[in-house]
Parts: sequence; structure tokens; C-alpha cells
Amino acid sequence: MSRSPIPAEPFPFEIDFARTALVIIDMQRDFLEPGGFGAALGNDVSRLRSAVGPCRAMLEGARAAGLLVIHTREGHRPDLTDAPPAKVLRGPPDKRIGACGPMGRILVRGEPGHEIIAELAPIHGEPVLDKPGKGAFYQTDLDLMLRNRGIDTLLVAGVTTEVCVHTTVREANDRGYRCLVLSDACASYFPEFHAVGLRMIAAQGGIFGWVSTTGEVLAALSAAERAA
Ligand code: C5J
Repeated sequence: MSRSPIPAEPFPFEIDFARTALVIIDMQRDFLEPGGFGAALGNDVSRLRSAVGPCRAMLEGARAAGLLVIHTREGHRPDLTDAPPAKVLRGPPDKRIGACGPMGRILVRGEPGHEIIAELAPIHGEPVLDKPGKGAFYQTDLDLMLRNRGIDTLLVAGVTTEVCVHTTVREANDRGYRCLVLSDACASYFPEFHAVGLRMIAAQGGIFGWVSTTGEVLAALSAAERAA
């Protein structure tokens, strides 16, 4: 596929879609639905819904164009051996990681709450990466997967903007990947953190990466496909 500059902050983003993957961060029931981890922390989970439609549109576009799509999930082994006590021992015991909630044990792999929401369910051939931390590179084989596929550019979407999206973009930046964050396909429980988190990525000449929208990326993808 040819290169098409995408309008972005802090400046237009040159992209080679053949070297690009879509990474959708933690669009799990535990974060987006009542009764999960996000709600247990006292958050209004409805605030994350705005990202679902744009994520879905980007997912469909990426699938149609044959891009590598990687879904991540934050969560822990049922015995919690991979969950640092400093992460678990917070808040009331009945709302902690591993406690039983309406969607099963909170933030535990294999439980209903750990699954990706139905609208964005992975399909055959799309790797699902289980991660114990905020960043998608921490204690996972993401870097290996990307390098094996010749990927150097990431389209990043998901939740939450200032936590797992930000941590992943920072990790990717340090590893030499170019990240384009899709502003409308990310969301936070705190709208002000979402806005400032995106500004932090693009500030200082793009200190961590670039920020654009799903519509701009899909338009560039269509143009690249037409030119191919
Ligand atoms: C959080 C995440 N917010 N996926 N995780 O704890 O952003």
C-alpha cells in the first residue's frame, strides 16, 4: 500500500499501512460495564461508551484492509500470582481484584468480566494479548509479534486514555514504534484526563506520538487501497 499523510497533531502523519497494526486496548466488560473493575473503583463506566463506535469502525476498516489487529486485555491469573500486592490490596476487600462481582471475579482471566465487549469481539486470526499490567509490552510477547510481522507503526485505540493507552504508547515509543492515537476511539472515566492525555502525547513535537481521528485514518486507508 502507498503512503498517505494523515492530518494529525502535531503534524501530518506519514503512514505505510503494510507496516501498521491496529492495537485495541482493554475494551473489556470489566472496564465498560457496570459491576466490573472500573465500577468497583467508583467510576462512571458509561463515560467509556463514546469509544465503542469509533473502535468498531476502525476495527471493520482494518479487517477489510487486512491489517494486523491485536486486542489486549488487562487481567490476572485466577491464583493472582501475577498480581502485585500493591495493585490488589486497595479499597474494600469485596471490591478488590479477585473479589466476586456480578461478572465473576474482578479482573481475573477466564471470568465474564474479563472478556472484550460483544461489539468488538475478536475474530479468528486476531491475537488477543493478556497483560498483567497497564502497558501492553510489559511481560507480554507483543514486541516479538510486531517485529515478526514487520510492524513499525501502531494505530492505538481503547481505554483508558491516560492509563493503559498512555502506558502502552510510552512503552511503544521507547521501543521505536510510531504511534498514532485515535482520539475518538479512546476514552477515560475523566474527560479532562482524556483531553490532557492526548495533548501530552502530541506536545513537544510529538514527544510520545501523534493524535488523529478514526475518520481521518479510515479516509487515508481507503485512499491507500484505491491507489494500490
Ligand atoms: C485501568 C486501563 N484504568 N485499561 N486500566 O486500570 O486503563
